[in-house]
Amino acid sequence: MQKTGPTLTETLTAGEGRYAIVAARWHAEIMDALIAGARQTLGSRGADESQAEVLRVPGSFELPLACEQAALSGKYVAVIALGVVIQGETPHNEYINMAVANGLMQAGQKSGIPVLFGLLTCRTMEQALDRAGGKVGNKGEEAALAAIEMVNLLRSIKGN
Ligand code: RBF
Repeated sequence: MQKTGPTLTETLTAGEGRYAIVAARWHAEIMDALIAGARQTLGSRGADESQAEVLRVPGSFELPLACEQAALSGKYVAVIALGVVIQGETPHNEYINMAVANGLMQAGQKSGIPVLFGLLTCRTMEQALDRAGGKVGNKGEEAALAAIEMVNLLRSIKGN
């Protein structure tokens, strides 16, 4: 259940077409919860199993290229990027997070397919757990719901 962000109409459905869930491998426990959340939301909005395809990348830095290629492939109506970056002793997280944000934005604009930002950018593991089915909800669910909203919006803009 979505706990933060604006409420979306209950009637919005996934419709036809496949959704790519592109997921980094770092921080497996949190990633499993985000992927499950995204799948669950797609299912609760009418998508069957075959409409959700999970593609794995080594780390979050690899999300933009994989998402761009998925979006350009013509196989998907939307691409949901999921990853978790935890701040460490060096500022690697800042470089990764900015690259991913910029890269995902570009992938969406270049392809014309919604590319959703489901990247947790956390200071601590606790913050990440809170956002992967904990007290701040599940950002995988929210990214999937945003994907469904964008698919419906683009269909209405294009008149189909
Ligand atoms: N990838 C993640 O998805 N989450 C992380 O928290 C994360 N931390 C990293 C920390 C360092 C110092 C480095 C070098 C990489 C990290 N990566 C992380 C992996 C990164 O996204 C990418 O897969 C690799 O740098 C290979 O391009």
